[in-house]
Order: sequence, then structure tokens, then C-alpha cells
Amino acid sequence: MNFADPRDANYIASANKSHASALAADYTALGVQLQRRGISIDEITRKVAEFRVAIPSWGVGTGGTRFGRFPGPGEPRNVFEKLEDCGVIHKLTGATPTVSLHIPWDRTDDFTALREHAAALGLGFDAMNSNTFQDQPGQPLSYKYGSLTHTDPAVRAQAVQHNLDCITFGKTLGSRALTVWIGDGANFPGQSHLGRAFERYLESMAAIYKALPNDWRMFIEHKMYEPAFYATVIQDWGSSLMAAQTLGPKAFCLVDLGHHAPNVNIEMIVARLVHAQRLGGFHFNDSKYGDDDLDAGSIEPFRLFLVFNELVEAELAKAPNFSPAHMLDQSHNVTDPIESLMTSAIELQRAYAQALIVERARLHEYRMGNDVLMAAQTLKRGFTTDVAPILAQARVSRGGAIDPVAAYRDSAYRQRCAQARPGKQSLGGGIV
Ligand code: RM4
Ligand code: MN
Ligand code: MN
Repeated sequence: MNFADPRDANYIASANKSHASALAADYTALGVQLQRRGISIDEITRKVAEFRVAIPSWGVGTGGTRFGRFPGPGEPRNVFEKLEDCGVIHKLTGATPTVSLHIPWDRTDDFTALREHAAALGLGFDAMNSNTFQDQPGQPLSYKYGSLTHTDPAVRAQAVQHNLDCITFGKTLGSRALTVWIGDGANFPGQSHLGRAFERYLESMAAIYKALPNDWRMFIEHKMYEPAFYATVIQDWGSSLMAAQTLGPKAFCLVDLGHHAPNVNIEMIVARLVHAQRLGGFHFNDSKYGDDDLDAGSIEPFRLFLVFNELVEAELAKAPNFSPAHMLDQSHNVTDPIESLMTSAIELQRAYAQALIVERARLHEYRMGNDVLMAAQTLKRGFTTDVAPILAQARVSRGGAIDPVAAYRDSAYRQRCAQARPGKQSLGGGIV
């Protein structure tokens, strides 16, 4: 087997050769089509090339469900190797220059060395994620009955301290945000006092908030259920927004697309959080039923487009305090994680490009004139336009691959990892 380094610029350039003339023809044709709508394709390509999304460190290993996990070959065995894989994703897509870490899964004795390792790979760090939804070996107190909202103040203090540690590690890494998702809640009616649990949450979060450096943000992530199957303390954007507003201006809401009831209108939540100036960021993924953590855009691409449509509206309106962090949060059970993550990053760019080419002035007129059908069609035209040539051209402008999955497969990177990373691994991540 011939190995090549998929991060090598010469390798990517040679992989692009066979696709270049087809791309040029498709790009020109799409440019002519968009010109008829008064849209400059190069302007859209430039914006798409600027789009960034963070890779979740826990997404580069094979995930699992509570029924089992089927590891793939050559999985990263530690956070340094995880970054290697993230570097491949970034070089081939040009869209993922940052990584979001999960502590303690990514804990190391030397965060300075980790930062240097990342920099050498062209990577930086997005939000730090705390984990008080599991017990770790040697941990003095258990989170079985909760963490930041536990009835015992000693458990709450331990969970607060863990979040403070995450901030400390993040400072060394150059991160500027802390994402807090807790599994706290009740499995049965009667198990907990719904109001008091929320009050305990606010008290614990206030202690964490106090330790945030001035240029940091805190992201509050809601999720309707799982592992608490009756009532989760931060179950929806209402509780999340209340908490953010109570805590202060550095606290924001994070929307994980998979954390809502089926059919919930997520783009509407986005619009409301933009209005409240509390949209902190996203965990992008897709789902059919619950927190499925499937690849972005794989099940409901139209919903993803509608979310991006709200983001473009906010961007154009120069909405105050609007600078959402884009992060993926996926679990790959049956695909190669590198391939899934590249695909998802591209799907986000697709939704962004589709939203950018919506003819906004016409849409506005149809809305104001109550021409419902034409308003709906105008919006949908953005979605039904094949923007693939824009995405490929944007990647090329970043030194990326025209066909990232093919370039990755041809490099035999995974096969090389299978040799270089032998042994059975059990990585934390992708569990919930
Ligand atoms: C949760 C939530 C968090 C993620 C964990 C692994 O469901 O999505 O963001 O950190 O899973
Ligand atoms: Mn999430
Ligand atoms: Mn989740």
C-alpha cells in the first residue's frame, strides 16, 4: 500500500489535478446562473471560504451507543493523536482550524505542549467542555444523583471546581469559552424539587461565572432529556436563556441541534436568541429522533438551511452581540470519523452558501406584500440551487481538496494509523 500525507500541500494539489477542469466549467456555469439573480459568485465563495467550524475532539474516535461500540482501525489513543486527525480534516477542508476539547477525556499533564502540538498542525482551540455527567476513577464524590444541582453542597463544590479546572486548562491553550452541559435532572416525578434544583444550578453556575476571564464566554447547553428521562434541569432554551440572563453578559445559550423534541422549530429558537443577544453558539449534528448525533445535514438538510438563513439574516442586520461559535458535536458509530467530520463541515458550508444566495430584497418585498407563495419559493430557491462548485472553489482557495473524502482515502492515512496506533483502545466520547 502506498502511503501519502494528506496534509501535504503537494499531495493535495496533485489530487486536485484530475478535478480541476470539471470544477472550472461547473463554477463558470453556476456563476452565470447566479449573475442572472444579481449575485456575484466570487463574493459568495469568499464568504464561504471564511466559514469556520470547530471539531469536537471526542468525534474523531468511533462512538457507540449504550448497546455497544464497534471500534474502527487506527483510532487516536490520546489527545495528541486526536489533534493529528483534526489536522487532516482541516488541511483537506480548510474549514476547521479549531478543536473543542472535553475534560477529563482530553486531560494531559502538559497543556503547554498540547498547545504547541496544535500550533504545529495549524490548529487552535475553541470552547472547553466540562464533564460532570460521569464519574471518573478515583473521584471522591459521585455524580449519580447530580452535579452542579446535587442536593449535597460538597458534590456541587466538586463539580464547580472541575469547571474551574477546565477554565485553567483552557487559558493555557488559548481557548476563550467554557461550554457547560449537565445531565442533572430527575428520572421520576417526585425525585427532585424542580424549582430548587434550578436555584442550586444558578448558584453553582454563578461561582463558575465569577472565575471566567474577561475575554471569555460561558455557553449554557440545554438538552431535553437523557440521561434524566423525566425532567432535566436545563431542558430547553427557556431555562438556558433565564440562566444566561441571570448570570450576566458573558453567559450565552448554546444550541445543540439534536437536543430538542422532534419537530421543534429550531430556526425560531435561533431567531429568538439572536433577539435576546444571547446566541452563544452551536453544536451542529443531525437527528431523526433524539440526540442521535448523526452527520450534519444527513437527515434534515432543509432544517439546517433554515437555521443558516436566520444566521445570515442576523449577520446582514449586524445584530448586536452576534458572534456564534460554530462547533460540531457528532458521534460516529459506523463511519470513519474523519470522513464524517469532513462531510459535516462541508454540509455547514453548503447551508451557509444556500442561505447567502437567497434573494433577500425580493424575499422582503414578497413578505411585506403578503405574497406567501412567492416568499416561500424565493427562500427555497436558495436551498434548491446546487452550490457544490462554490464549496469546492472555496476549499481550493484555502489549499484544500476538491474532493476531500477521495483525497483522504487515496492517501491511505487510516491504514497508516492502523499500523502506527496498534492495540485496543477505549476512548471516552460519543457516549451521549
Ligand atoms: C451531550 C451534549 C454535550 C456533549 C456530550 C458528550 O449530549 O451534547 O455537548 O459534550 O453529550
Ligand atoms: Mn452537544
Ligand atoms: Mn448531545
